[in-house]
Amino acid sequence: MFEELTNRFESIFKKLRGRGKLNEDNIAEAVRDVKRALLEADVNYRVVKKFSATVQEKALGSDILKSITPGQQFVKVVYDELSKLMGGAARQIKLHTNKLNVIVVAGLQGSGKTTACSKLSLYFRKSGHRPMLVACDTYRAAAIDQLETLGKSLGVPVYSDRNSKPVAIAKDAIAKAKADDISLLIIDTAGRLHIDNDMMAELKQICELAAPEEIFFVADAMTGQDAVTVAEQFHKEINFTGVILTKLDGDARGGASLSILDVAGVPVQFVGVGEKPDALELFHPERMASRILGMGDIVSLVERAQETVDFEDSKKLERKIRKNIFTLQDFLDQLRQIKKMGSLSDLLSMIPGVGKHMQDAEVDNNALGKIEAIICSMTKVERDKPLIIDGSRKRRIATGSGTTVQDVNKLLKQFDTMKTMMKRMNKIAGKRGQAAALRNLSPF
Ligand SMILES: Nc1nc2c(ncn2[C@@H]2O[C@H](COP(=O)(O)OP(=O)(O)OP(=O)(O)O)[C@@H](O)[C@H]2O)c(=O)[nH]1
Ligand SMILES: [Mg+2]
Repeated sequence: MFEELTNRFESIFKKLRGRGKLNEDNIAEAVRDVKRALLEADVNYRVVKKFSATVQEKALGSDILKSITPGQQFVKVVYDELSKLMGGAARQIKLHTNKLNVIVVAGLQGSGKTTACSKLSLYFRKSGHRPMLVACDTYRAAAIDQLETLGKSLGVPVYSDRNSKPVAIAKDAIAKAKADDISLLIIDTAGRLHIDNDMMAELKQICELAAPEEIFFVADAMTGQDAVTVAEQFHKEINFTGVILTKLDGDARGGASLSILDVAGVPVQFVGVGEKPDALELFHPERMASRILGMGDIVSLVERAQETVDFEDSKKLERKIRKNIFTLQDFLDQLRQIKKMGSLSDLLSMIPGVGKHMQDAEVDNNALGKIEAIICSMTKVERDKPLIIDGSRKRRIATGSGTTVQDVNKLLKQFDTMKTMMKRMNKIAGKRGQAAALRNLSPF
């Protein structure tokens, strides 16, 4: 997501830093470059025009020219404007805790509504809600089956009625939810190829009846500016509360996420970054701006780690590292936790300054799989005491994991280096305390 734009920004800023002193001319040139980069990322033309005028005005109006770090000051102006453009701080969704909440999901055909419904059910279940999905798309033959299958795989109840009409289904679902102590109804609606009057009328009826806390408009990021135009039209009709921008994991240039708020007047609330039910992220404009500008997104990285890493496990691990009894099995467990957090390149892009370098080095997401295979081919004793792994054991492990003896050697060497580092860290920690040791090793 946004790799191209991030690359462009990095080179614009680099050029600017190389200037030493800034003047009106080279600020104007940098603003022109920013404008071009945004247009190429498929950001709406009107939005780009307004954005670059503001950046230019702020850059010239501020003390940038006199500043000792003009390049950085310019980045700050772009960052501030970019996060403002996408909505500033993330909008928190407030749902009731003592009564039934309803979310209606709407959008064009194939935009990802049904998938988004299942993702939302999982998202809100994590925060303690008891969700139920409602199949109000009675037009496409397989739509109800699709939602039922998704619900079954997640263990989320699905309300459907193959002999009824959408508005009546929504009404019955509300009654059922109240009886079943459900706290959140997520209504999946039918998609059409274009906005048409019948669809809007039905959607409006569902919304009037259900009085939803949130109406999410699902837009496919791959359709670029079309998504923005449709969002604008939809909003005039149904006044939705937020946008779910899907398929940002694909080839989409991402411009839609920068334009929707300005054009349609409603912020992006969530982004879909994959087909799986957990591939939904709350949209944080500030963090996204930081990522786009190549400044990383440490906050999201830490949050993701907190979500996936078990606190007790990490305590146990810390004890093992301190006692220097960290084994290959522990290493494997760690790898599996990292894998749960997402793809390696995605994680690296969140670390400030790493994204670009890693892109050049081509991160191999399969590398983790290879290491996993090698360790899985070892016996328990070998995992605990890698020193016993001699030539013939190495050959057996390589064959078992479909790798080579060199691969096994490389892993053993890496593990050895890691243990040495840990030992060194323990020593420093012994002398100066753990916090000081960590600071010492931190690249920041
Ligand atoms: N890569 C990727 N694919 C997605 C994402 N969201 C949805 N999809 C895929 O897009 C396709 C359409 O998704 P659906 O959820 O069925 O879309 P819909 O809007 O309900 O479609 P209709 O009910 O036919 O209008 C499916 O193949 C999904 O797996 C996403 O964030 N990333
Ligand atoms: Mg659907």
